[in-house]
Amino acid sequence: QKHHLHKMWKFWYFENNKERNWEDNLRVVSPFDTVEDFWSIYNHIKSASEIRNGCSYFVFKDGLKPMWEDEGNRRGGRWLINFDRKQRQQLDEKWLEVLLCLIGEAFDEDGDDICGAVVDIRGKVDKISVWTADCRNKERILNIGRKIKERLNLEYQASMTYESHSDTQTKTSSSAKHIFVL
Ligand code: M7G
Repeated sequence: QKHHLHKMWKFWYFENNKERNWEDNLRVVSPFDTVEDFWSIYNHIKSASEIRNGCSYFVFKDGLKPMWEDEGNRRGGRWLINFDRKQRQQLDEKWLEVLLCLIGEAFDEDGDDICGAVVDIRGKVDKISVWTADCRNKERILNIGRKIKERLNLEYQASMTYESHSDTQTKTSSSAKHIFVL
């Protein structure tokens, strides 16, 4: 008897292959809707810190593609946490904690606005982000952000910032406009 989650999720992998366009580099690893299936996927794949530079993992609610253009994401935004190179050893632990928040429904009813989470392995600064459905839902965004900050023990981390996907896409400097900061 497996333990059912509240909903179905999908694990995705983004492979950094410059010969293909961005969307074609997105692959579904596997859907899952039980605790046991989550662990078997998680334990089977490389940990985030082991994947190549430029690659990412995404875990999104079933039915959403992990991209800005998806109907479920296009009005939304993300909480973004940066990890510099020195913090690489924390990354796997923090990513796992984010996943456990998602699948364990840690956000209660605010969780209706959760779309998914991302870990990006990048040259200088790795990123963990949590995507939400609507960047106008201030109350929910702040509740979600506070919960993440608490669960990830980010008191000493530099700030966590929320930006809309439309700002991320049109940014002209290295960072997009911060709608909220925690
Ligand atoms: P990134 O991988 O989110 O961050 O975006 P990085 O700059 O730290 O590597 C890098 C590039 O990937 C963007 O400038 C876009 O060209 C492309 N890209 C990323 N995302 C999340 C999307 C998306 O959702 N849709 C599309 N069309 N392109 C994206």
